[in-house]
Amino acid sequence: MRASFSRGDLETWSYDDAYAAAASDAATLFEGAQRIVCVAVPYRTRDAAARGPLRGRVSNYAWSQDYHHTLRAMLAELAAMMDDFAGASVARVACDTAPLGERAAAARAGLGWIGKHTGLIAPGAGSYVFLGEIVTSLALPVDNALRKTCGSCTRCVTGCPTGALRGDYTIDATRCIADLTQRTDPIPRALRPLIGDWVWGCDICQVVCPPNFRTTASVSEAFEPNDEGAASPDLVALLHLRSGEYKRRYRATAMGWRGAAVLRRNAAIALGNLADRSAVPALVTSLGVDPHPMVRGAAAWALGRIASRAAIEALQSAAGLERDTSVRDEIGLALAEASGTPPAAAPLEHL
Ligand code: B12
Repeated sequence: MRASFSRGDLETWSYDDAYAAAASDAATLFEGAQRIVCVAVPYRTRDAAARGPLRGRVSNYAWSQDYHHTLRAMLAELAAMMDDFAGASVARVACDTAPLGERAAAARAGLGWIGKHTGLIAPGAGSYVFLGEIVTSLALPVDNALRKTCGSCTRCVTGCPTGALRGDYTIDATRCIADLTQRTDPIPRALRPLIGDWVWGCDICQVVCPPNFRTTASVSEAFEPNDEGAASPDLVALLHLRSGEYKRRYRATAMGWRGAAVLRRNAAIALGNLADRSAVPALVTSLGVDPHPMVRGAAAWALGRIASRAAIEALQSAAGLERDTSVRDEIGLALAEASGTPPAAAPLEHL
């Protein structure tokens, strides 16, 4: 974990040595901790993709109610049984709630092996499993780690569009589409075209992973998709998502913690990547009226990618009206790229 942090792999997260130390010591979660009982819960469901033009893609883990709540409720039941058995408070639950190397713990508990995509792969269930833990002061018998690896398979490494996976079981998370779609600052320009139509998370490294070809279905109704379009939201509707609708539709899902502007920004990037001219009017509206500069900037980028006459005219007129310097920069770059002239000196970060 420390090596990964010092390489900058998790730079978009505020992880440091202190986090790594806490995440490797269950006693920081529960004084007197002796063991971690690890749980892997299969969540893969039927595909919930609706058909139609201008649709984005959401990762399977976010189609349903937020898994953190579901897992915590499951774990709490188990922890209560342990407390009853011991006649004392001997268990504390965790699921992505406190510093804890959940994959490392699960691998050591023998639940599966860590794949080259860095996900824990559980035999039979694959990597579509959520991890949860019960930290306990009971000195339960210890399981052994599996002796299994991905061998020579590199499908996730070659399948990852952004080159985030190195093939040595490490990831540069700053390039991972799951990370990019969660960023609250502008997504680096060079990576935007590689995101394709993903608007939240990404499953490519799991879809191409052979142990996932035949896997156990989800074990709980709670992981069922919220609606038929949960996997493929309408991009124009998402581009215009306001905070009321965001709260109603997404707050209780795993997409509900970064705010509506992040989803609008992601919709603009996806529309730019689909490069369908029918999206121009919606993007022009966004460029003109979206209250968030990051979203207006992404709309400008998308219009530059589409580069139709209407898109270029809208960029030109917005250039004279826009007051935010970051958006003006985006408009300038979009116009330069649309006309095939690379900008002389890029005012924005270029990866
Ligand atoms: C930050 C984070 C992210 C970041 C960074 C991911 C990453 N690979 O580090 C981003 C936003 C990119 C992300 C994406 C996703 N995430 Co996430 N994420 C986390 C979080 C909060 C922390 C992970 C972390 O500490 N990373 C730092 C690295 C260094 O540690 P690590 O990956 O946990 O473990 C490594 C080391 O411990 C080391 N290691 C230690 N011991 C050993 C032993 C052996 C033998 C080996 C080889 C290695 C090894 O290698 C491990 C693998 O890299 C965890 C929850 C948690 N608290 O653990 C969820 C978690 C890892 N995420 C999860 C999920 C579901 C996802 C996504 C599938 C969601 C999606 N579809 O978009 C993707 C998968 C992307 C990918 N290929 O990793 C699940 C993973 C379940 C699983 N089967 O492994 C977790 C455990 C949440 C949960 N409770 O279920 N995530």
